[in-house]
Amino acid sequence: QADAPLVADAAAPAATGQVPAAAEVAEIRDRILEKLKHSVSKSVGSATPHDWFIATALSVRDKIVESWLTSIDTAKKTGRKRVYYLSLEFLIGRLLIDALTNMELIDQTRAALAELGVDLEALREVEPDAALGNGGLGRLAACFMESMATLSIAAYGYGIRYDHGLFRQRIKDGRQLEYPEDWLSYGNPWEFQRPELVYGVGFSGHIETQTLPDGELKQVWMPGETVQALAYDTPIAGWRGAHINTLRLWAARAADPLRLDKFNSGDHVGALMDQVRAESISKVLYPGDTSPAGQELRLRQEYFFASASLQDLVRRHMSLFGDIKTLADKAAIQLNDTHPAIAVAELMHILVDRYDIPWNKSWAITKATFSYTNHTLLPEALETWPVPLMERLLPRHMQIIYLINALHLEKVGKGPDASGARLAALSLIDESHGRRVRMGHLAFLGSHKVNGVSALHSDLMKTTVFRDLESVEPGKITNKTNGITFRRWLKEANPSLTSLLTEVVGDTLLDDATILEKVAPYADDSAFTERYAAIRRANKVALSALVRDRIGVKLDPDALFDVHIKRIHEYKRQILNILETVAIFEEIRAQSFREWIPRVKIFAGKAAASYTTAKLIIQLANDVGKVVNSDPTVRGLLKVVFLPNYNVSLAERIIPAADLSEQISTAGMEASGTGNMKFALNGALTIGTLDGANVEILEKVGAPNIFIFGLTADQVEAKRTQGISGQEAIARSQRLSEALESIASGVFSPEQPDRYRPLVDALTYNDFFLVTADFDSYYNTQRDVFKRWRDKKSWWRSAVINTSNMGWFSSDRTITEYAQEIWNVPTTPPGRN
Ligand code: F58
Repeated sequence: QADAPLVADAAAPAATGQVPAAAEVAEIRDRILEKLKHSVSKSVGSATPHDWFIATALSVRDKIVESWLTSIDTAKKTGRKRVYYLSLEFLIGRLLIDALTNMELIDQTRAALAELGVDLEALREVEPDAALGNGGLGRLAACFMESMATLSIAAYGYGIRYDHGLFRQRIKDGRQLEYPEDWLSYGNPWEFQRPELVYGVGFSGHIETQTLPDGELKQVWMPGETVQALAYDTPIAGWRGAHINTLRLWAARAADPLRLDKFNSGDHVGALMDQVRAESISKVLYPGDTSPAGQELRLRQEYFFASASLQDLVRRHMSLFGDIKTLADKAAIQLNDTHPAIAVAELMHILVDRYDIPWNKSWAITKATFSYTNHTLLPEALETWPVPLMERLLPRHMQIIYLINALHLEKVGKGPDASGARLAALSLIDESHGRRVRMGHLAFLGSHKVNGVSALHSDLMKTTVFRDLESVEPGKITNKTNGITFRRWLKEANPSLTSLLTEVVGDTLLDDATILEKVAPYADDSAFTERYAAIRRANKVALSALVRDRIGVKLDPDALFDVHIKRIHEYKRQILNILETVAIFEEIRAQSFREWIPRVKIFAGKAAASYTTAKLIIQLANDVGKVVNSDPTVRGLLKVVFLPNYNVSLAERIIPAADLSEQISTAGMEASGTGNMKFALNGALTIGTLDGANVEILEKVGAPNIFIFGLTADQVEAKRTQGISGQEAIARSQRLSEALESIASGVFSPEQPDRYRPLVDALTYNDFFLVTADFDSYYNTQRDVFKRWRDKKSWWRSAVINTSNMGWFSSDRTITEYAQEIWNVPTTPPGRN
């Protein structure tokens, strides 16, 4: 990356077109030159693109720091309540353009660099994409950090500074290969190490019972091992730079860097053992949890960051307010899924064992401080930890969990309907297959509010995973439909569209996304829709160049770009899309004389390294592409591309170029989705099921402007009780049976004809995700898409209506709801202050 050419990327988005003041440009240019010389130690003549990136990043960082220190000072002086967002994932992506945009320095910096003969867009490509997350959950945390800063909430994000983020995906012979990702290899200009902030995090050991002078017994945990947590801070600039928050990520280190005795005795490797073991905690994002060793490491990660974060925030609270009993008035801790749920037991440990606060009072403080967001109903994704592992790794926390459980079961056991089955369902310990601690239950009990991430998902939480707990504490579950930051997903990803929209609604669009609704009347203004369509076309030309460069496939920018990008998972049903692709392919071949609408199917996404079926789906998409793209009868009317190594930066390039957004999960399984919002904001029409936030997108844009198909969540549930064989649906649909047959018989894998047998067999006999049941509905709805595409006026009208109704999906709205209804903290809407 560091030696990439310094020329403008043909596929890069256009500048916003504002002419910055010459004096400001000159000042920025001089600051960049100063950084290049004194911080990077390079001359203009010898600087590589990476050197220019670092110099530019450091120059904007200086501006951010000025605002940052003020933000921290103001929060201190005013004694404000702080929000702590605990998340094992922050999928922040690249920060240069984000920082320049939010500091309102982008045009000036572009001009300053141009004076130096450097292209900002080329620097954008040099920055590694910080992939400290898997998918939607991690990206949501990043959008929330930006919105919290924008709304001047005094917030800290706490997570882990992984040496290696999500793996780099390469596609070889159609198959996914995983390579370590190395975002820190050239240094990270955004972060500040805080050597003075080091916390010891204990593991294992034993518990001693001490008798206090008043005769009370006290449990004292004597950890057998202590790992150090080192703080690294990254400033997160809100829109217009008025407020800056901190993302504090922990790195693990051994207390002693080296066992000198061992080293001196000649055991040079053994001398480093402690260090290797300790540092493995922050080595990689979510290591595979299929082996027992991998599971233990994951639990160590969870406790490591929860403990360090709580020690840090308790220290801050005590130094500012001096009384641990006021913690809940001054701190709101949000648990991003169950991964940090052990923090509930950790806070009890701190309050009861360290501050000697009585149990009931400690529990009241804990509940008032915590709240918990659930992101999935999938049973396999709801974390549980084996009791023996917990007892060995966190003996005191296990005691605390038992006590929380005993008191909870005692309370609920008094009710009239306290059957054994009900108590078993309510218990923090799942006894059904070995004894395991239910982390979702712990997060639920330890919080004052629990939220789902879309209206449908929050409703389903009440009737499925948390049905029993909800009946014990009715009203605790609330909904906070997800949102996305428009600074990144509109302005940075699609500057040309942003300029067009601000022409109409004014330049406060990014301060108050609801004003997007003023665009609605322009849906019928042909001068406007033509410009809107021209911007899409330019974005498609740019994406086509990227596709050609990366995988050598040539695309027709006038074709319909039908896009399916997200993690590869059976419930997200990429295979449904592939089946329709195969059906179309067969039809074009059979009737090549007909007038076909040129279409490009674009796929991208990573499969978990151990998820065999998902990896086979990737291979199928690639194999189908290989055959379709080279078939002479298809004549380029259908192209299928799989773009490798999907990440935030690639999403920023693909989404503004999409005509159709695929959101086709089995209803009831996608908690919300946030890609769906990014596409609709940028004017792609959605083809989707009534799942997650699609339901709310439908409400906002109206039925004529979205393509909804398939079974509803209720129908899915009913259907599953009748059986999940696909045989009947396949027998009913000739198209489906032919598509399956061609895949099964090796049309796309001639060198290994039975390669896809397992996929086809699963759909035929064991179709849990109801792909076959939804196929005809999906296929027919895709034909509606074609009809609409033919009527360009109607298509662009719908596209503009989509954009104009997306204001509600700004993460500023979501965060305002969290602030008012969960955290009880004030928000200051952004604006020129
Ligand atoms: C996602 N969850 C949901 N989990 O699937 C999606 O519907 C929702 O929009 C999004 O959260 C934000 O609420 C998700 O991304 C993970 O990546 C897990 C992380 C831990 C390991 C297992 C996957």
